Amino acid sequence: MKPHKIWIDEIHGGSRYGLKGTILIKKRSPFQEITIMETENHGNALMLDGCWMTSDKEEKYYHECLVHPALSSLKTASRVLIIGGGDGGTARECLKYSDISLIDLVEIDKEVIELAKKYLKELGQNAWEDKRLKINICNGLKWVSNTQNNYYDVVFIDCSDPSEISNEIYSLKFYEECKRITKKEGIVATQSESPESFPAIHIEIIKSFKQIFKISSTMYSFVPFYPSGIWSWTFGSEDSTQFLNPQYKHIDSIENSCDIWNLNYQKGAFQMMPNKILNKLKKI
Ligand code: SPD
Repeated sequence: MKPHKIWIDEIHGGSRYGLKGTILIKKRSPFQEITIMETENHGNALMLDGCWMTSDKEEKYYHECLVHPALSSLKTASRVLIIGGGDGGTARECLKYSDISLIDLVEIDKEVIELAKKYLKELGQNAWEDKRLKINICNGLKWVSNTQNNYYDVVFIDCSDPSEISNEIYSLKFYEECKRITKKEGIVATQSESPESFPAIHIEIIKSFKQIFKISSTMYSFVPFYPSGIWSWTFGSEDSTQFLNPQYKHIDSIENSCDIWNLNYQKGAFQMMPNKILNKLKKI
């Protein structure tokens, strides 16, 4: 008998963002409801508490834009922290940089990692077997609070949308801690939600980065199945190159390995702040 296909929608602000397919797993972890669906057109897709997180087909729009603007703008990076990122996509992109010796992946929900290894193999690929990747099941704020100053070259915040379990990592206090544990010439990079479907939190993140870091910039691109499609990533540093001047020596091979990101794509994406967001930021 053919598996029964259904629609699953993320419902946001009176709109529905739906994928059709069959459910592979739906369960409640101690932290959240986890659903993984084998979809008709997007490969396998992960939903947490009713919000789409990633899909085989579209994950590169998201993970390449989070990782490469930061890592390509440093000559070298050795230690990296990923807060969240339990699907493995961010770690996979970081591991393309040969100087990296340690990736601490700090995920609060171990069931997300276990299910991603089983059902989202395209995302983590071989990253899970790489000795440089250390998995730490821990609360993100607790991890950064217990880390010494200037320890990481790059901190990536690869979290889910604001919710009961993620709210404390959408805070000024958390971003300040991230800055403290990042080297002076390093970078803090975060997904910064959508200017269209989450404008308040989007502006709040940009404001916080501007308040904390000497240099900060936001880039815009698409993650087609997220609410409204348009998405953003924000980068902060005390001393860097505005993320527009690539420094990494093997940049060509990184470009060639990507499906979405390249230096021109990034250059345009950093110039795409919608006027309505620019105007709101001017008033603050
Ligand atoms: N609305 C979706 C926001 C998701 C951001 N994080 C996705 C995690 C992918 N590693």
